[in-house]
Amino acid sequence: MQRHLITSAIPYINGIKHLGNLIGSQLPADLYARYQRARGNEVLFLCATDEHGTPAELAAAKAGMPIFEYCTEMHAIQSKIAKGFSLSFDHFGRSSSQQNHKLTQHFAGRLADEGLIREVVEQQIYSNADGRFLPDRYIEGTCPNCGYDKARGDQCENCTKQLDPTDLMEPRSAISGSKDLEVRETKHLYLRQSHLKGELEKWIDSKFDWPILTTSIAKKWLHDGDGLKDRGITRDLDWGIPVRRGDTDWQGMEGKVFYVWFDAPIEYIACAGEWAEAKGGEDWERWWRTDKGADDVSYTQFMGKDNVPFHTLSFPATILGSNEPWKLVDHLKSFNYLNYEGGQFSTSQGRGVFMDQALDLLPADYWRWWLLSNCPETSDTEFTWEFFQQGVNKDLADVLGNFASRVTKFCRTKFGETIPNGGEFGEQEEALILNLDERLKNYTDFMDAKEVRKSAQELRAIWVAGNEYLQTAAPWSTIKENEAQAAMQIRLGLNLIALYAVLSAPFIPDAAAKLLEAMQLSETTWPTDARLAITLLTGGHRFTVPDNLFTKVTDEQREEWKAKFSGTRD
Ligand code: B3M
Ligand code: ZN
Repeated sequence: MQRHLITSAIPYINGIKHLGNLIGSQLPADLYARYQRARGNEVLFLCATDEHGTPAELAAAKAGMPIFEYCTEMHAIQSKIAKGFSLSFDHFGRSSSQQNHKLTQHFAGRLADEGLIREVVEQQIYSNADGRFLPDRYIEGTCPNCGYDKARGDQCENCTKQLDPTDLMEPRSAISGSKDLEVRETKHLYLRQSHLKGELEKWIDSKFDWPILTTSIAKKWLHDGDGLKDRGITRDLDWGIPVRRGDTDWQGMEGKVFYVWFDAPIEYIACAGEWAEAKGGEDWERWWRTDKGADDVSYTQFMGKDNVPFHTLSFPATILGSNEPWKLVDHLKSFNYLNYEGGQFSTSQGRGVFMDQALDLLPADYWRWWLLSNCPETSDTEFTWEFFQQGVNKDLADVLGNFASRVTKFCRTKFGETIPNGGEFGEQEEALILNLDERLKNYTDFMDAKEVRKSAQELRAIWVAGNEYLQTAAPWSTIKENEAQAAMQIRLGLNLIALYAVLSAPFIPDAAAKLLEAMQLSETTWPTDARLAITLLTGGHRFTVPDNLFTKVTDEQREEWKAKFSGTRD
């Protein structure tokens, strides 16, 4: 049995995420976690909310709520929506947890002990109008790298370059818009990332199986003149993890907190601690410490492309620099962006469909299927209501749903709700087995490789193969001359439904559960042999006709939704 540690980038707490966020990390991570569990492997799948930093503070201020209350409420909301999408996290933690406080302070202490931290009196932007320093997202301006005029003080969304607020051209306060800014001195801790360049380079170069998108971003910033320059890991903010050196005070750093991008990835580890505490009696270190059994763990991270520099350079620098046996990521799957109707999804502008709104329209499986089968892997992709309608109507309703419904209803009418005996496989069935064997192998290989779209294509082809078989075998005609042969054909069809339930569960878990229930199967194993899979259910086994699995999205609905989501969210 293999052991898989799987994490999704942890979403910012500031509001409900849109479908682009969902397909850019949580959903493909869930697909992989469900698949690995279905293969019988041991999985620990973690996610959390990213609660510190300027996005959280700005959002709480806008909501007029104390920050901790705001975070608690938003965590509950995000958690509920995640359940609505059937995201199967073993734990959905919070980066503000005590575990993360302790661990973040521990890492800072270790890095200091290793001589990798220096104290720097630096120039920070101070806003006279706001009466405070303006770190990170508290400041906006023009990116010096690409000229994008809405770049934030921590990173340019457009070109992914990590920035410092003082890098921005034409800076303005994100709180008040004021340009009355001045530069003041303040003391901060810097992580000497540049000392780790050789080690990081060696590590990145050893990752032959990373997707091109991941390695190209990693190498770009590794070799870029200042991609790996020493970075400030503390901020002049109230909300966050207080700067301490392990469990002792850090002289001169009173009242300051760690930078959100320093503590957020550490939450991947802390979250395992939260999980262990919530479960009681679990040993989280066997997932994270190579000296405590994590040697044989395969660790995969999922994230959008803008998060790649932090996961290939900054976080590994924290881990390597600590000189302790923490696990480093093995596979890093990153994604391009999903666009919305010719523009970008945008949380700040409220543009696109948000996760809560999506669930109000249709069950999770519709979204899961469309998003995963159109996953922005090799390039940005586009959500349009037309594509969406076409995709779900064709694949889910016409192909999968229709197959399950025709087979079960036909059997009920002619043979009752019991699988009939009789008949033997002939040429058509043997050809189907050959086809399925090949497709099963491809599907499994693609799922192992985390090739999301190719997996979806192969799964769809497996559904189509069943439909084509049914169409040519035509049990409704066969039965007129040869009842035993029709029984064999329909028995095969019912077995295909069971096979589809197992194979489709990582993509559409709720529909798959309905199919399994209809086939009255409680225990399943991952199929590797088509012949075995389609002869699993034998004569005499009972089944029921599943309720309407998928209803089609009508043209009226499509137009209504298109109009409804054409503006911005209030
Ligand atoms: N919260 C950014 C994002 O949601 C950030 C990811 C942190 S991963 C450690 O895209
Ligand atoms: Zn830029």
